[in-house]
Amino acid sequence: MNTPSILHKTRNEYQPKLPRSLKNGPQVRIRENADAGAAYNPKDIGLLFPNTRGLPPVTFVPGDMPGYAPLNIGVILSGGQAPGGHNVIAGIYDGLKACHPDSKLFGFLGGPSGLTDNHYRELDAAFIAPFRNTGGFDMIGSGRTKLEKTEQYEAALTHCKALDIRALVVIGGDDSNTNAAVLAEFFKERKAGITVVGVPKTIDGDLKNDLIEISFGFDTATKVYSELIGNIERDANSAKKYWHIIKLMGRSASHIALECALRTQPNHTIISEEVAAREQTLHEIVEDLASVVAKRAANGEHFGVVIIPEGLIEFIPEMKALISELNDLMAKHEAEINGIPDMGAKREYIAGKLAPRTAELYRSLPRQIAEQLIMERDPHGNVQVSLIETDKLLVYMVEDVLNDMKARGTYKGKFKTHTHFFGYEGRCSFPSNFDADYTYTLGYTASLLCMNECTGYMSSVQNLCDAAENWIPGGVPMTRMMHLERRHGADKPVIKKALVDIDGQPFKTFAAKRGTWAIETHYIYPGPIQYYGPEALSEMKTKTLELEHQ
Ligand code: FBP
Repeated sequence: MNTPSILHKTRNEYQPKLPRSLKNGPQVRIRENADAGAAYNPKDIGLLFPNTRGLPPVTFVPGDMPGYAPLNIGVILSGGQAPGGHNVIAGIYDGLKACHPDSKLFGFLGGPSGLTDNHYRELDAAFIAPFRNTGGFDMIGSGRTKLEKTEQYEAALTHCKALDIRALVVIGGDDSNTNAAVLAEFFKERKAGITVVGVPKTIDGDLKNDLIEISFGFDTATKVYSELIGNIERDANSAKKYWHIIKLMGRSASHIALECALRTQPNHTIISEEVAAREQTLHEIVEDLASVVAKRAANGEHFGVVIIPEGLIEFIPEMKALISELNDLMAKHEAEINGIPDMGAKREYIAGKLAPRTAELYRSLPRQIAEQLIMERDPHGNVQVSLIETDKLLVYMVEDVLNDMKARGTYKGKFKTHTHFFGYEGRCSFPSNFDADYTYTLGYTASLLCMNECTGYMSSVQNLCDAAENWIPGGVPMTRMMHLERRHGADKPVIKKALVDIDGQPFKTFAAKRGTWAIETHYIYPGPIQYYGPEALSEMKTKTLELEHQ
């Protein structure tokens, strides 16, 4: 462990808030909620998950604690880092020990591969202490291994049995929780007696639905990015000579971009879901941005701030069609493509196999972008959008349009740019008080779901806009969130991602104001996350959560 900073030591002392129903330890009873079943593709999902489908959501309400027996739990951190992961583990540990002091917690190291390769360590109070309320996943590490082969499930079963592990908690995003649901089904079918519980993690904020209000990490990450964007806005407004094009993480959905836009009021923000809904072409997106630059220039303002969501490329209809064709093609001809060492030859080979219209588009892209689009997919079959330089692509294209406008005499001005990519900067920050409390409660609740053998459930905490003591802990069956999606050229059951709802209040609020923010300068400088001091600062929630639950 590195030398702790003063803030690190101070945060270790912070006692996360728990809902009233969990405050006195696990004096709770489980209550089933009526509404059951899968919300999407119920037939397909029901067939794929015959043992874990159709379960009812549950909540924990104050009551007499049943006499729990000792239980060994295994925990896995999976996928990209998100602030609060350590507190989920601390919450599981405290909940588990409160239920029975002889219970044990084992951490599988380096993500799901720790489970299949049997790399683990026991997590005790002394080991966990310096990680309480800190960011990062370095307590046990994370990984993106997909659990999909029977050998992996068999190995997981063998390793859990060897440690007498009777419950497994998977802390992850949509793909990782899909792994958890599949594992729960496998264990149930085998009558293994091992409960599997998921925890909703991802800074992207796209693992949410009617019963999961938000994934953890979104609150902190967006506050970090908003601080940085605010600082850049102030620099832009001071120097008045640069356009800053900021790409923000969010592999698919634009929740991060939208939240940061609401917090900082930049001049232009692209929301991928709107692009898809309006079927905007790449050219139209570029024209829109160029027109904002030109209008500001006409007012003598040769500076501005633009937010672009990382996942944009996959939402532009013609690019989406290209990527989907590329995905299938790369899955089908993997060996041949990997066997071509020269990038130019690889591009040509691929272009030759595409349909004529998509091939034309592919050939028209700048070389770097064309190469970035054919980079290796992640283990879940996703394009690694964080490696595609959409920000630079837009800058080249906007420059071209502005040059044309200049030639026609419709634009006079300078377009000096800086591109930025904010993603990793926000994933390991000390969690905000909201995320520290939320994750600790999610972990504590997960331990209760394990104790009550609620397999195939995701830990949930509802009523998040209210004070923590009024939060409602419970569990939501994961099959309820699943649908079929095309991955690696085949239809696979996965937890459905929640995209930005362009009829929802957060988007509508943004859309009502963006015209003014574009031409005039209405920047907001949010400053850094506050952990102490006035509640208005230290307990502040995201605008997205507030507007969605208004
Ligand atoms: P998760 O969905 O696993 O939480 O990861 C989210 C994310 O941070 C995305 O925003 C980003 O595109 C991706 O991870 C980057 O992946 P990696 O950490 O492998 O570079």
